[in-house]
Amino acid sequence: MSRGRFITLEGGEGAGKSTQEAMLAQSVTDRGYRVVRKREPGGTPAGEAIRHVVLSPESDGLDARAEALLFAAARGEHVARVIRPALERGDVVIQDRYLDSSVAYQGAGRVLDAGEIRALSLWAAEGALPDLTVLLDLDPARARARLDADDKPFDRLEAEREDFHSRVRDAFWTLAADEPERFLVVDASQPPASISAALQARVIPLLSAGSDDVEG
Ligand code: T5A
Repeated sequence: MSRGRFITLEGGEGAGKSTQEAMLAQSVTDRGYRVVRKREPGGTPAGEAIRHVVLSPESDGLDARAEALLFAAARGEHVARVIRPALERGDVVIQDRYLDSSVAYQGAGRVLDAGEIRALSLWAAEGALPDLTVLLDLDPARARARLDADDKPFDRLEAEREDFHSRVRDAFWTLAADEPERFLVVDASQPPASISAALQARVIPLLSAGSDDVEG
């Protein structure tokens, strides 16, 4: 089965994922590839409904395991209905957040078992893993200053305390160290154009390399 490429962007709040996702999508499109731009949670009607539930301040106090199941449910729906078909068509999927966010936020942030959280997501997604995951690493205090400057209301997870976001950052580092072939770690305090150049240097060769089957 020929397949496209699955690229995810990860990191804490305000690290610049949306900014880099847009820049990368443009540069890949400019090279003639068909790009599918996605985010999680979301991407399907049911996924967007779950996004509302998990991010809304109205869900304050949501049980940590219920939260983990909701993110995994949205992911299962997204992979089955959108991501896997796009990869099978040969498209390049560039996505803001995927299962590493669950391991970092629900595993480390909520202090659930990281292995169980990863296994839950892999089960939901029938084993689909990205070809490349870009970790945009930024000190949470610096990221918070960016979000404050944006002056948008914080969602339920953004509003978590500083120690929550420090645990999330540490968990992303651990994930990147555990799978160095899948992860590209970039210092997100650099200017957007420098970060984008680093991403393109890794992604463009990946697109022209030989294709494998979808994992799982
Ligand atoms: N979540 C998600 C889980 O808990 N478990 C899961 O399994 C999943 C999938 C998603 C929330 O859900 C949680 C994690 C999140 O809390 P979201 O709305 O998708 O919520 O929020 P984020 O992904 O955190 O998106 P943000 O918009 O907060 O941050 P981004 O996308 O990282 O940052 P961006 O690009 O919007 O930039 C933020 C600001 O910084 C500026 C931008 O212009 C903008 O003003 N900026 C820079 N400034 C200086 N230098 C740079 N290099 C800059 N890059 C961007």
